[in-house]
Amino acid sequence: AQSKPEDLIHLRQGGFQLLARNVGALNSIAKGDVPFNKETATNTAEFVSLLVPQIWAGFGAGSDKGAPTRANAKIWSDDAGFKAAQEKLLVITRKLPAAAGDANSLKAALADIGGACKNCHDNYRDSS
Ligand code: ASC
Repeated sequence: AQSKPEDLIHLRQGGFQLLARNVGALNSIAKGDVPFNKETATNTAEFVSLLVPQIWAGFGAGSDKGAPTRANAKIWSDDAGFKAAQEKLLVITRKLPAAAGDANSLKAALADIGGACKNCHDNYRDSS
């Protein structure tokens, strides 16, 4: 069944909020604001790795219409470029649960995630 545009928009916007919260939690762990706990870090990383593909599904057909959002029209006109930007985050987050087992490798993975977030925002998200 095909989702309505507004449902896809809600899916991706809620998904990005969950992503920001959970990547934020991992950043707090990596910075040492909260003590490193391997199980907590790994569970949070697992959640992130499962969440990201669901978010990308929220940019599906028709979801360029439905409500005004910051999603740039290039997302739908430059499919190959947007898919490549998506893939950067997918590749890193697939490896995140393994990286989260150790504070240093978690830190490195989070730096890569920040880069993928910024790359996509710079190219495919309108400023506010
Ligand atoms: C975050 C967050 C983002 C990214 C981005 C990285 O914590 O919410 O959107 O990092 O700012 O440049």
